[in-house]
Amino acid sequence: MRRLRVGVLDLVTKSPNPSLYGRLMNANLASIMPQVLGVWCEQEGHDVRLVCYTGLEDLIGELGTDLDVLFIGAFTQSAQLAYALSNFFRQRGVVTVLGGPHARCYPEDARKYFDYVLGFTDRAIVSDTLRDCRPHRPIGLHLSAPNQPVELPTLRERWKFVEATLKKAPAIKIVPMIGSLGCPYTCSFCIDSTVDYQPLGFEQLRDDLAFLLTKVKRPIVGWHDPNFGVRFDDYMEAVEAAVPRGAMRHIAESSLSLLAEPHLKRLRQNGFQAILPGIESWYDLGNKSKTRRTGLDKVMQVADHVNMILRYIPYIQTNFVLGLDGDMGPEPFELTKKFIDLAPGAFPAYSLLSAFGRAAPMNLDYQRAGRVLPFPFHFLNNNHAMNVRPKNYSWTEFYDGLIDVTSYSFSWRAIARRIPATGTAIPKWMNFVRAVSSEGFGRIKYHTTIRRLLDTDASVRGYLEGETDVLPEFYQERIRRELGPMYDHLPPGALEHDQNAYLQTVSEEPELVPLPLRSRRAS
Ligand code: B12
Ligand code: SF4
Repeated sequence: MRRLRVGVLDLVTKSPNPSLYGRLMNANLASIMPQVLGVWCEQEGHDVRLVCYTGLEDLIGELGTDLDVLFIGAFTQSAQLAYALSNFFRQRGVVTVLGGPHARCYPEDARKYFDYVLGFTDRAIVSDTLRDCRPHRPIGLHLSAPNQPVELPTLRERWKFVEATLKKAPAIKIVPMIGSLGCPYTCSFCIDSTVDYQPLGFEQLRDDLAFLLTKVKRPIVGWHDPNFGVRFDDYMEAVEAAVPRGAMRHIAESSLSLLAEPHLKRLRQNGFQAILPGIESWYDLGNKSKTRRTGLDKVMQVADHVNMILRYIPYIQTNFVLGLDGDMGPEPFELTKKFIDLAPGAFPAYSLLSAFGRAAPMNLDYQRAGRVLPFPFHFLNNNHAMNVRPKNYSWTEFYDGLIDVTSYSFSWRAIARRIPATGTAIPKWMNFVRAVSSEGFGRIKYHTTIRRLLDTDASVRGYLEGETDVLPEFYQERIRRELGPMYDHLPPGALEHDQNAYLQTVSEEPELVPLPLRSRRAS
């Protein structure tokens, strides 16, 4: 086949002009799959231009409009930007392909704006797409491999893409790595709750780490495993075989149940600097924290555990989901404040309950109950909107609790207490910058605005109550401002989506099993 000019775009952010924290960190949030795509496309004999969009680049200038095909990797929060870009490039004769979390969660919507929408993506799917490579309009092809790929290219093969991306990180530079896909746990809100756990080769992992040491002095590795350390001993043996003690630092998302003291000792020996466990709720989802306790009992137990972790690992971010159905009344918020007091060194990250399309089986229940709101994708990043009406709270009660707990967590008192409770300089600095930047102060301000609008703007109240689908001006204006010039390239209808599409496809075709392009066309 002819040699194609392939563009690969990794949308790390949804709009230009990132915050201070974004300027420092966005390049460190790059995804692995766009780099993998780059390698696979080159191995298929094509020319690749990869751009990681951190909010500062001239996207169209860097990609060029002379492409044959453009792959875009997008989270749902970047979907509207991705749709606008796809429209822009399709009008110039480029075939477009969407992959990543948005494509997995909302394929039926994305097909309206892309020629191909890819779910699980392995080399065969990429190869099929490149061979077919032609416009599919008005409805694109939805393709998916039957399972997650069994192998990914080595770090050596990805390196030129990693290096180019890390040049954009001005201070801290984090190399993205992955050792497993899927997860053995079944947290009902999670995209991997139904995806089998599958380690990638530990031998390759060892070689990748050894290779990295030849490229960067004391590198920092960011593990993208959905749940790092499920095969704990195998991971540690791979690290210990490849890396002399003290020569590498690591960051990983792991569940508390995997972070018992013997594991922590070994993690410390091997240079783990930051760990991000999910606590989620004091009344729900106890399986992740390995506790059957709830309420204050759980707070005390988890706070002890977190303080113990901090004796071994300098930085810990504890993840919470607010608004779950198991929560009611002021108590969940009060308990989180208690936790902030008892574990002052932990950086709390709050996510608003979000139903990302077909990400998780639990979303079907929300859709059946008519509780999912049609918020434009642009707001679906766990913070800028909660697209599930809470079961046990009115919106004003919920936002009062949310503002209270966020203000408490990022009060000057809590910020000050976090400093001595963390041991080393970089964690102290990170906690401070995150608190005073968009994540702490920025969110207090944003949530306070929404709370005020609930009282003063009937269109916002009506939209959140599900009484109208007309998007309030506040949100419309925000998308216009945040997309900047790309707003004008949004195709008609691209701001709306059917929030119950998952339920409808399930009732129409009880088994939506991906089929092949020749053998794998999904729908
Ligand atoms: C690691 C991770 C992160 C890391 C790294 C992010 C990154 N750039 O990849 C960090 C911590 C930075 C992060 C941040 C966020 N994350 Co996150 N994250 C994950 C996690 C745990 C694993 C994802 C992963 O890398 N898996 C390994 C890859 C290889 O597998 P995969 O994602 O299934 O991808 C397959 C296909 O989708 C496809 N594919 C993937 N990308 C691409 C790209 C192209 C071009 C193509 C063709 C195919 C393709 O190929 C893969 C192989 O089949 C998932 C949860 C989970 N359990 O999956 C959440 C998850 C992806 N994150 C989520 C969210 C919401 C966020 C944040 C918005 C949180 C926040 N408020 O800040 C940010 C957004 C960051 C951004 N770039 O926009 C949601 C996404 C939901 C959605 N539809 O958008 C998830 C699903 C968690 C959830 N809530 O259920 N995250
Ligand atoms: S432990 Fe994490 S990755 Fe695994 S199912 Fe639960 S939320 Fe998802």
